[in-house]
Amino acid sequence: MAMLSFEKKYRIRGGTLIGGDLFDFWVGPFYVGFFGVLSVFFIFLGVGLILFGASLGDTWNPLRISINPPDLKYGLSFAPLQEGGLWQVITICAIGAFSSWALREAEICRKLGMGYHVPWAFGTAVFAYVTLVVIRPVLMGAWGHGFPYGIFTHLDWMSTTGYTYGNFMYNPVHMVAVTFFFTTTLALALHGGLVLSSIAQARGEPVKTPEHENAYFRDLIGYSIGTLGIHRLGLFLALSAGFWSAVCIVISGPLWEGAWADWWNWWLNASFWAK
Ligand code: UQ2
Repeated sequence: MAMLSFEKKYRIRGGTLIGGDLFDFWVGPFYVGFFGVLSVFFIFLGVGLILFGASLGDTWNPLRISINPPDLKYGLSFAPLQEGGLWQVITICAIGAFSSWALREAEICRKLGMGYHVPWAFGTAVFAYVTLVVIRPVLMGAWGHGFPYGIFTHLDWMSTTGYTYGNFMYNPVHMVAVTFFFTTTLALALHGGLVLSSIAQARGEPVKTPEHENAYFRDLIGYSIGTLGIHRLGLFLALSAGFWSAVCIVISGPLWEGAWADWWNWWLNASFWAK
């Protein structure tokens, strides 16, 4: 179906999650919806508060601007605006914007009669962020365990947090997450390479089909996962990377307070190699 008539066919009201016809329209190419309006509201409020927070600071150097979480002494209470309260409200805006955006994606899925894979994928990234700034701070009893919103300051937080647990690379779940990140890049490189090698033929030459793609990998390793399978694998690998990232940080503190290198002592003492 040509794109113009296709758009006419699917761009009809209905399928919203909330509010019926409210905001059930398009602005240019963009679907609006109740959650589109909510996203825009949180984005403008959040970005506005970041700019306000920056104006209270002593620098406009983008690398140095930072919106810091409250001191640990405030525990899980609301802090004064200039002492971490802004970070708290900005965090609410961020979660509000990300959640609305995910629900707007879900409404578009419903309108088009598609699966919810995209909002689930986006939601997994949001889950990793929420783990850092809500779930783990709540488990540890203070918003001050969240990370600061600044370019250099969040790097400092990453470094400090890494060393707080001795050497974060020894965190076994961090190992799992990193392995998924790397495997994701391998899978995308293989997939991108394979598709281009089939399709990018010389001008005027017919493109190769998935039969060639299957045959290529059967020649190479005796197995082809298939054109649908590679996308299932890709989604699984990428979501696993985000999911295990969240797990690896949420167990650091709430579950394990020492150095991660020491966690391996059970293994070092587990068998005949113990000494
Ligand atoms: C494949 C296939 C594709 C692909 C790729 C493969 C025709 C166009 C890349 C090969 C992938 C395999 C064998 C899985 C590799 C496993 C890991 C964990 C990286 O068979 O079907 O579709 O793009």
